[in-house]
Amino acid sequence: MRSIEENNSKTETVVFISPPIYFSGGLPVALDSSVPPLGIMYLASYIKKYSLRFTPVVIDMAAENISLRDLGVRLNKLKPFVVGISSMTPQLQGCVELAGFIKKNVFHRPKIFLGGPHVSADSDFVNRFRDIFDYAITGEAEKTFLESIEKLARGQDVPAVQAGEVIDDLDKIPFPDKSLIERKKYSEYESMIFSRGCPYSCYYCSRPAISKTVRYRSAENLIQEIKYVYDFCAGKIDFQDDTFTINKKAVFDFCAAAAREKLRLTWRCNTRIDLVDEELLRAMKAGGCELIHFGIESASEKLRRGVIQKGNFTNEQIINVLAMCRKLKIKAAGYFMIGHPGETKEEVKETKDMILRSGFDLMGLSIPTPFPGSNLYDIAEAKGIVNKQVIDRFARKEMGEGYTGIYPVYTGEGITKDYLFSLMKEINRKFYVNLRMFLRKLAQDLFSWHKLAQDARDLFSLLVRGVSSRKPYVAGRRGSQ
Ligand code: B12
Repeated sequence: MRSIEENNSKTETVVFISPPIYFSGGLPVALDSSVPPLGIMYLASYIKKYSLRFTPVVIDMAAENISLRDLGVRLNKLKPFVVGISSMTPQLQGCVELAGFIKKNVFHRPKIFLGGPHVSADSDFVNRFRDIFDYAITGEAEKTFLESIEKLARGQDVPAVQAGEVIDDLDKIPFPDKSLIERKKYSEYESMIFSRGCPYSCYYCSRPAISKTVRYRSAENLIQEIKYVYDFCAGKIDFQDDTFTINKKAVFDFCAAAAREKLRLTWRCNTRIDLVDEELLRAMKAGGCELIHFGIESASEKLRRGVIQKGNFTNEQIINVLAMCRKLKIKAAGYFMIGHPGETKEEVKETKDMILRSGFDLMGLSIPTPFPGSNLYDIAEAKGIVNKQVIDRFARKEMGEGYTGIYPVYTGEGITKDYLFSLMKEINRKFYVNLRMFLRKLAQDLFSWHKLAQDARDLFSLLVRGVSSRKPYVAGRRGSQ
């Protein structure tokens, strides 16, 4: 197991916080807190390795279920020099409430940095909330964040908003240090990243605001991290890369290295239909791949090629890839959206038919949601659905508390939000509540009370709300709203 050296001369604390979606009566409310906050763990691990001055602490509000009051007590004890908060757009209410609370209740008033996906696309956000945020760093921030806090510690100025310097060689970035979190609070699958950056422009995705340039770690470096975590997760890995197979050679190398090292792995990843072929799928299966999440978004080739910008793959290719997965015993999950700009009711029905008839093992369905930095945001802004004032009102809870049903969604011409939400429920129920799924789940989970109890909760939730209590999620796609 890999250990990260401590440095006893470190004198100041830097606290990183993963916020919830919002706080209700001071308690965190989240959509899903089963995945550790890799972004801030990377920043903290970088500081742990390279800083002589700072000791990092990571606090995950939702996973640890920490109230604002308890956070205040902890921060007043820790007296951090700075606090760094990560931001996804759905978490803006959590970010604003958290930073406002720290400004009022942490006596020595640490400087507050905001980073992560939202602020990477909307860096002006901190200027609009200048009373509670001091600095923003956009994009990947390991190097720039450490340099900034070192400058502050030396009494030098740091710009209020700056772009993070991308590190080209990912092998130089230390692994997320698991001693920073309470591992048992999270999924049994270990979250991991093989690559960073995505070159595509799927219209709903704001990810390119963080980094577009694709870089992969070496297979050896990835294998080293897997060895470091192997005992925590028994070789179960959930790759969080946006598109795992952009560089096929890197994936072949990893699968070959896993076989050479005789590592028994079980892993999942996200990719696109046109970025796999039989040879690659075979290698992935041999390397331990059990499930692939495919972003498909619509059954209409015209919409995929047009507004969605999902590439050129055909429906025939989808059917072929699903058949290959079935043959190789790799599970396939399909992710779809309904309500795209210009989508007709007939096209929505084609998507429904594809979901129900193609034989996916898992499925996720959502309504296009305009996040800053995405092309969809520009389309929705032109229609008056969203703009910076709306983002700010959302962040201040002026549109209501929470994200689902509150944050604007795009609804196309002649198709209402109510129609889409009720169709989503109908499709979810038809896909998940049937004899085939029931028998499959029973066979999988028969020997675990915990899993059977979760299955019962899912079934109840599907029948009552039309969505699973564990929302399927995949990078680059928004889960069910
Ligand atoms: C894992 C994951 C999750 C996990 C949560 C992980 C967690 N605890 O934070 C789960 C499954 C819960 C999740 C849920 C959702 N997610 Co998500 N998720 C991801 C995913 C796949 C990987 C994140 C990751 O670990 N990246 C790797 C690290 C290294 O990158 P990073 O997080 O960006 O961090 C770097 C920088 O952003 C920056 N940084 C990050 N934090 C901070 C803080 C400071 C102070 C500074 C200075 C810098 C900084 O430095 C980091 C290191 O370089 C990303 C896609 C992606 N590949 O990034 C989507 C992504 C972040 N998710 C997204 C979305 C939309 C969602 C959901 C809304 C989906 C849904 N409807 O259910 C929910 C809502 C969020 C919630 N909290 O409940 C969007 C965010 C878009 C946006 N504008 O906010 C992304 C970008 C996917 C996409 N392509 O659109 N998600």
